[in-house]
Formats: sequence, C-alpha cells, structure tokens
Amino acid sequence: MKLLRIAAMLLPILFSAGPAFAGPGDAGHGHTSFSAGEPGNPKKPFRVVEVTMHEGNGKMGYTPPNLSVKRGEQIKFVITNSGELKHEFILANEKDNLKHAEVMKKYPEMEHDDPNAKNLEPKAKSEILWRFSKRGTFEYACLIPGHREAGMTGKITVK
Ligand SMILES: [Cu+2]
Repeated sequence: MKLLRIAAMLLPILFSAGPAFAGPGDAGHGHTSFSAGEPGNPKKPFRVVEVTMHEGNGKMGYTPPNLSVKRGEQIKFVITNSGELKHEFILANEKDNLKHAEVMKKYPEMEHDDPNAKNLEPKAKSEILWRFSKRGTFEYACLIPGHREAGMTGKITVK
C-alpha cells in the first residue's frame, strides 16, 4: 500500500516532467480524463466480459484477444489472472499505453489501482466497469516490462 501511495505521488511529477508526457489536453497519468472512455455507472446496464490473463511457452496474453463494443455500451470486465506471474490490465488507447510502458521501464515496481487499470497477483480476480463513450480502437495491455512485447494486449474496437 505504501508503494502505491509513492507511485501516486510520483506519477503527476513524471508526467509533467517533459513535453513527451504532457501535451496540453492530454491527461497523461492525471486521470482527469481517460483515452478509452470513462468509468462506468453501475446503475446502468452493462455487459459482462470475462478476461483471462495467461502465460506459457514464452508467450503472454489475454483471452479474449479482441473485443467489439458499441459506442456508449458499458462493459464489466471480470478479470482473472490464471498465470504464475503478476499481470496488469490497463485500458487506454495504444499511444497512451506505449508512453506509459516507457515510464514503467524506469519504474517497473509501479502499481496500478485506478478506474481503468488493475494489478493482479497470480490467481487474483478483479473487475473494471467501463463506458466506451468514444468511437475508435483501444486496448487493454500489461505494461510490466517485457509483457506487452510478449503479446499481452487485447484490441477493443468501438463502433
Ligand atoms: Cu503481464
């Protein structure tokens, strides 16, 4: 928990440190807005999508590896880590996730517990309720160094 608090304090600093991380209107890690939509409203209808994280044979990934969503739809991701390693689920557009991955190379111990991001210990379960308010292509990815590269991304298409 202490680590989390440190990370939370560090992040705004990291993201305001250089032009690479904080363009005007780009929320970066400030979480005032999210690239993939917005946190869901539990009082409104949602569709449940079960996501499993796994690794083996030098590969890592999510099941399902892609998802199609209607604009405005709410999805409750019920996420299970069925692997032997810690993994994360970070919902954003690819650009934001790639930027974030660069930061995580420097701070691999970064923890996430945000409306759009969860860290899961092996065998752990978590949930994210999300409203896909924007059209476009988004992804869920694990930004622990090496994991995205090994295949830990899932593509979301919002039409
Ligand atoms: Cu991972």
